[in-house]
Amino acid sequence: MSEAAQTLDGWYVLHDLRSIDWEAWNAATPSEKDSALNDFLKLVADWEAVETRKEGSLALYSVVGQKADIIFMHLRETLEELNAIENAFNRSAFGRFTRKEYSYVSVVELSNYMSPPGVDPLQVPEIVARLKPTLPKSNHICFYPMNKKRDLQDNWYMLPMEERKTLMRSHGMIGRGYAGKVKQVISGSVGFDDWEWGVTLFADDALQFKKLVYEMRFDEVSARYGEFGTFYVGNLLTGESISRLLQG
Ligand code: 76R
Repeated sequence: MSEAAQTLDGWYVLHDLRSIDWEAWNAATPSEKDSALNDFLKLVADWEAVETRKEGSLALYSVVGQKADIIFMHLRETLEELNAIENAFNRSAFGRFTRKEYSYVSVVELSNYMSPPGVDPLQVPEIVARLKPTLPKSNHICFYPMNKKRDLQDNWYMLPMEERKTLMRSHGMIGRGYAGKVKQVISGSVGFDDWEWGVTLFADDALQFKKLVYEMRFDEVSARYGEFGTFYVGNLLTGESISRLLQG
């Protein structure tokens, strides 16, 4: 049996994708709309306060295309808190105007492929910070789930540790070329959801997502072993742009 990579696990993650029931929204009275919008802004303010206290984090983006209208990415210490968040949204006056499109449950993950031997990663402040990150407020988000292949010929999980380390080094070097342009959060979801990882990327220039993901396609880890789910790309939502999204 090959040696499993050791993972460091941080905050739990819920990607919650909703679409707006535009028919219901357009039929609502101005006062119903006002109270729904205020309820929504109040929830966002509560979540931002949690982020300020460093007890979690939120990324809130509108989704471009017809797969959904809004993506929430919530980070919390426990799954109970994530569950409470989605239920509070469902109960809210705005929640009633939305439909559930997709969700993804995972936990922020760092693996030991690149870690230098003899160093306790939990003593390195940068590593600890990456496990419980305040999500960037970049202009754009890109989210997709992925697997590593388990075919007879190409089985990531049967490769020896040393070989996986070599492959991951090459993967990491490509990633580093995007330092300052793309920020990535890898979250593990084996045992939690239908794919093995959630990949969430943040960038001010959306084109950098395409360049990074494309470049990685030529790297063996992705070219040979990567399997990908649906891609979602979106634009940052702020209090002002939430109002614009709903009221025009
Ligand atoms: O954590 C680190 O920064 C160390 C190096 C590193 C690891 C261990 C790293 C770097 N990644 C790691 C693990 Mn990654 N990553 C992806 C995708 O679309 C695709 O082809 C793949 C989706 C992207 C875009 C990306 C970006 N990475 C992982 C894992 C877990 C693997 C496992 O355990 O088997 C997955 C699934 C994954 C996927 N990666 C980087 C990036 C970027 C931009 C970096 C550089 C980070 C930096 O140095 O700033």
